Amino acid sequence: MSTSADTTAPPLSPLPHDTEGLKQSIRDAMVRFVGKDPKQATQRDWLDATSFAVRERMIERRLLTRRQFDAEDVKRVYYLSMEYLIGRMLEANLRNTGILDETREALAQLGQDYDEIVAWEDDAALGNGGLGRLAACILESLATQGYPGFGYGIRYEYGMFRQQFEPYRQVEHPDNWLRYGNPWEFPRAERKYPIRFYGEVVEHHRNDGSVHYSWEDGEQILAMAYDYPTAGYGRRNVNNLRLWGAKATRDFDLRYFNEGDYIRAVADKSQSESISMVLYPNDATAIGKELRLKQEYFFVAASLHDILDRHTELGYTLDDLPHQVAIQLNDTHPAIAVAELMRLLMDRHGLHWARAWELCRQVFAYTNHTLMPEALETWPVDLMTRVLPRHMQIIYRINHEFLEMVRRRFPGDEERLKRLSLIDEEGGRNVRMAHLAVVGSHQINGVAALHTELLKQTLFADFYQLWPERFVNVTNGVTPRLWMIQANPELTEFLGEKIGHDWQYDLERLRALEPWVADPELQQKFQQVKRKNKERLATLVRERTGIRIRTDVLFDVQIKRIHEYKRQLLKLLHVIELYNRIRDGENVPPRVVIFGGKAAPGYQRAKDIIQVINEVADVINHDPQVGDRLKCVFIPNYEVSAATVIIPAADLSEQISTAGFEASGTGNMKLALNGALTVGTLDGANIEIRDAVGEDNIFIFGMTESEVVAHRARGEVPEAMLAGRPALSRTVEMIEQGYFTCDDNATHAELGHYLRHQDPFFVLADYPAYREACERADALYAQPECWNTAALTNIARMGYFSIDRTVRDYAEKIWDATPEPVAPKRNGG
Ligand code: F58
Repeated sequence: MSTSADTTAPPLSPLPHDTEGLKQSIRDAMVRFVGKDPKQATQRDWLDATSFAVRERMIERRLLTRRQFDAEDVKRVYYLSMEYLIGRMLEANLRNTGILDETREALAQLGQDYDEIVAWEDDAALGNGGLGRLAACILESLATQGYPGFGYGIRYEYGMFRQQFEPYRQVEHPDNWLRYGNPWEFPRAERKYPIRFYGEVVEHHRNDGSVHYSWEDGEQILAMAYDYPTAGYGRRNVNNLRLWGAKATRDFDLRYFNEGDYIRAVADKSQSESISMVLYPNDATAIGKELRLKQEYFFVAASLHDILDRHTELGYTLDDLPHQVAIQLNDTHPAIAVAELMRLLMDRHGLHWARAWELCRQVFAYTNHTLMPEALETWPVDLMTRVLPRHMQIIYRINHEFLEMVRRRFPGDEERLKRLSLIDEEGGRNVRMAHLAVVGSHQINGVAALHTELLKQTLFADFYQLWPERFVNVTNGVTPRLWMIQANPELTEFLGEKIGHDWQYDLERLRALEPWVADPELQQKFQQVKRKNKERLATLVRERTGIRIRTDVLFDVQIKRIHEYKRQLLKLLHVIELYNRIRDGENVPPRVVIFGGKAAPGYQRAKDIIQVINEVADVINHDPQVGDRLKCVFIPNYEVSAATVIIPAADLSEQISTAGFEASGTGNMKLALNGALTVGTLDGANIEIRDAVGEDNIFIFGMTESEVVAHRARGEVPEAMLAGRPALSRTVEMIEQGYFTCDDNATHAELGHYLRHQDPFFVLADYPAYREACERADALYAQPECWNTAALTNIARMGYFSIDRTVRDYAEKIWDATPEPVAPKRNGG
């Protein structure tokens, strides 16, 4: 009799994927995991039981994927991101696993309504906006295309806050999304790494004269892994998203225990676990708080430890790193990884500086998402020295070596050294994380063509001069699985009937639609689909705001974070002008204007804008003279699940940022893919969208980036833009005189004053062109055949903006990674 344990991988017997099998699994899960008799079960219980049944099937494929990758010497790509804006997981997982219809039917046979059940799930809102959603799209595409690509991030206990208006101004409520547990995660108690903060660096002098450093004492916190399987669409690949949660170490409390202060000891425990407690809800400003730095280091250190452990467990050496591992830094938030990998390679593995640095640079690449100075992370040297003393030393050394090289290339150019230094010496000493990321990476990318050009010409001009070959563009994309197949099932079916389903894997194939864009029958069907989607949105609007909107008019949509540069105020000025024209008896084309988006809690100007939009909307929506010719709604708590309802219903997509400020935008892509026409500036990816859809199928307006620069240089007072523009003047006056408010004249007056005298994003300067663009849109909408032709042409030409193309660009230009599709099993599953 053998006594040794059998550790060979068991063959997996595929679970059934048919309705009957799923029904059985759901019923079993209700008893075994939820612990209830189906008769007593609530809808939330059914949600959980269904999720368990799906996850069983996903984890099976996850293990097969992993076995294949382990066996095949693949290069792994690791995506390091502080944010993943995932949304609801059940429907996405069902769809990608290919068992959506069967599960819907299984639930029906169990007496449950699928649509009601999925609506119980909270969004996983572990991100702020575009950057976090991009990370989620990239993970989905990596799995769909079969790349060995894995995400690392933080398991925030509180995600993006829930937004309410009380009654007009934004109030934030905590998003306790894990409150009822989470069926999608696999806690890995054995994958725990100690993460150190504070303490000191000790120098050890060896006999051979070399110096070795160790980082000691301070405080330690454990990072524990939670795994979220990520299924590919139409493939068996299932990848993994590993999120780290903070846990106190067991000896956390020794000091207080010894003093007999048990309560204090336990209370301290929760303090150390606060690292992964909450997502910072800032979009375009860096925060500079100690807890944020600790969050960044916490997840980076755990991820790198994990990556190196896996690398060595698979039998590779450190020299193999560049061939086996690519690490993408999603913005500078994980940039401390450059110093951490150096620390690990030298202090733990004994590599020399030069070799460690070579490996580092070959492994890392960095994606920049913004040019805005206030969003660029810097950390006070004092803070960094206190929290991460060894990293600060390493950063100094990186900087020293780097500046020596610059000195040799540009002798005597002290100004250049100051500009390039990793340490900003002006106004207190600060570490420039973007510089650390650039110096430590072999490729740096912007997220749209214009953005990458501006990076080269402005923010990173000096770096570009040093290393032009390191700068590449990778234009963003969106996943058609969520943003078309799931969000717009009717349009998906419509496309399927006309051009088949190949586009679901290769979005360029939407081009097959082009020959039919003017076909009356097709147009009629398209219009019916839009109308149904508008009805779905009208229901959401009624449920969330109580406002009733008609569905036979133009839906004009601006959904994104609230920011001055995104110019929600430009849309608002237009709304007020329309209101005035209606009241003046003019026959303006009817429309519904829809806003959605959150403001950073400390961003007062953005909150003022929300408040004023809500107040203006309230006046308009209750004015009997206006009736249903104009409605304005601000949908509270804009989130991924709401976006899937709003986007398919839109006719007009507002992409009206001041040129030069929106790095790319991705909402612009989602909306155009769903057949909305864009009214937009020549900013970010709007330019590439215009190139793709053609000038006649988009409403471009306003100053270009270089015109904005020239305009700013002229330094005109914004108020001057009002001269000779009576309608615009009247609008601004109404705001500043408090026409739309009963009790808060101050906020309105302030906002009016801001427009007149500051207007840093040139709302007034661009307004005439904007109004004219909106009128072009109205005129086209009045000719349904022309509008529908343009809308269908947009859909047909959006193939380039698939996230699959984006991911292939990364794989080819940056990672040198190839897809490894998991072979299908013989008997299905
Ligand atoms: C966004 N950035 C860009 N940052 O604004 C948008 O143009 C782009 O399409 C998108 O990234 C994807 O590339 C963005 O969402 C953040 O939310 C950061 C969160 C953390 C603090 C700094 C901003």
